[in-house]
Amino acid sequence: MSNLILILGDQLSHGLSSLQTIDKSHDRILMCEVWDEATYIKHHQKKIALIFSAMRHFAQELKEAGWQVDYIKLDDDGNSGSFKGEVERAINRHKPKNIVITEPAEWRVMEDVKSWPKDFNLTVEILPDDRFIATHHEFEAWAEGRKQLRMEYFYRDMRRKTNLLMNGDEPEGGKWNYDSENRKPAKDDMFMPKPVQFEPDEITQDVLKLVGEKFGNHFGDLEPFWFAVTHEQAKKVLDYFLEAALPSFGDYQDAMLTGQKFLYHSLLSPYINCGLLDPLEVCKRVEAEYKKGRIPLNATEGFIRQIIGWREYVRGIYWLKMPEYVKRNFLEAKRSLPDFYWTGKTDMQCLSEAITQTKEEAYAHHIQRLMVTGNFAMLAGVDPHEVHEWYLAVYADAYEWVELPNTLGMSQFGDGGILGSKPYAASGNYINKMSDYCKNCRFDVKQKIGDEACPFNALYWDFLIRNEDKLKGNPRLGQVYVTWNKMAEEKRVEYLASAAKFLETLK
Ligand code: FAD
Ligand code: DLZ
Ligand code: SF4
Repeated sequence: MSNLILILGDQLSHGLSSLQTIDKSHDRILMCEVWDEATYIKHHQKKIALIFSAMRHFAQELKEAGWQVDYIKLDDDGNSGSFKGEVERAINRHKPKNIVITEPAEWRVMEDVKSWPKDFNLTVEILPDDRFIATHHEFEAWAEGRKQLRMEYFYRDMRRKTNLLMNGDEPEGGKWNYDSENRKPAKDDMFMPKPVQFEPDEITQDVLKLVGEKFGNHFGDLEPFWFAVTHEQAKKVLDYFLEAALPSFGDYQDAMLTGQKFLYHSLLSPYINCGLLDPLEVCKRVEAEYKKGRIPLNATEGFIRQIIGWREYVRGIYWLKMPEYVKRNFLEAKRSLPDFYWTGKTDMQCLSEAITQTKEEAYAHHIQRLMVTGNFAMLAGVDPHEVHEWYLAVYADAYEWVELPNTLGMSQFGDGGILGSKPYAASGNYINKMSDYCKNCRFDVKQKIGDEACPFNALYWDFLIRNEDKLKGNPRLGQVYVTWNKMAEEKRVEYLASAAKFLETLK
């Protein structure tokens, strides 16, 4: 045999670079479910089930297409529990001349792979992952010499590179960004599309049994399990999004509603991130709907920006700044993550909603992640590393390359402003404006201090004052500190005392 090709659980794409280089008759593919990957962080049970089931379906598709595939199940005899162990066993079985792999998306796995040539005395060919739009080199070249790295400018380059929503050199409609039109609160009498759901087939049922037995002590509800697990099913999720949700995606992108877990979001991230959908193809389908006149420009641009802008940009930051990025704690926050992040049991309705649906679905949308769970953790001074580990564990779409910059950078300001220009800190007023959560909350969002007041209100000021030395030079926060300094001394003392009293109750 000449090549052994290792395909990882987030590389489930027929167009994968490693698959383009190999020969069906001489080479062999290895895919393996390994204990180390499922437990280096205690992933949500649904996330493990999604990945194992999608891996098994993909292996079956590859076999049907004529590839020789070794598929190692988690409970197969002799499973060593690690990628390295499984590659070693496959080398002993097949005696390949080379190992081929598309570059792993995470630093941790890449470091492991880099040690293999020496460990196995074989060449290891690491190919670029061309499912991403920007290469590492392109991002590094863009970042080189810039004082500030801002998504907006990088995004414009990606628009030019992909030619999405472009009229020659000009952006469609004359503006690059229509975000200011995407901030409407939702109302509960609006039509909400219900996500497409799939019955578990035999393969998925086997996986659900395995995950229940082996990982039943991990966070999250395993069932009902209705995720797409094949390319065909993931395409149905995309088709339905284009049909039913995309027209309103832009308007209500930032909205939150009690009991409405998905609103007009696409629910595509788990599938894009594990390879069942191709990000550029998804954007082209969205652009085609715009060209047909079915969806407005603000929704089209807003959606495409999330993928060719934010998604590519956070990946660029991750690879530019790792491995030291994960250790950053600019605000020196030290508090432990409150227990209710694992149960949803809190009187704060917004947090209870976001965490409970996370437990049920391994999903919360962007504003819930950023402005509810993320905002609260930052205001309360939770150690950003603990926050990062929580997000990495609980969401079906979480892989460190995308989760870490979003959590540590965007939501916790733990990188001191590499990813975003100011902390996303907000009082209860923002949550009240964008949701109906406050109506059903035991706290009063209008009250600023005291036991009945929304805790976000005092925590907001406490956060700004606690971190004044680090934040007061930020030009985007100048006005906020002016407001604080104009406040009566008595009021300021009450805010800080109210926050301190609340923080004492956090366990
Ligand atoms: P939609 O709202 O429908 O958006 C469309 C697509 O745009 C998504 O499917 C996703 O591919 C992409 N996208 C949107 N925002 C971002 C972003 N900020 N970064 C990267 N891609 C984006 N996204 C992940 O894919 N994995 C994560 O682990 C993850 N962790 C996050 C942690 C925090 C603290 C925050 C604030 C955001 C995080 N995000 C993460 C980004 C975003 O919240 C999710 O991509 C989105 O909620 C996925 O749901 P959706 O597919 O319905 O997205
Ligand atoms: C997330 C995950 C899990 C839970 N299990 C596996 C696995 O058993 N085998 C595998 O190949 N991949 C798994 N993955 C996805 C990997 O963690 C991911 O491919 C790497 O971290 C690189 O991003
Ligand atoms: Fe959240 Fe405060 Fe509103 Fe309650 S009142 S839901 S704690 S923002």
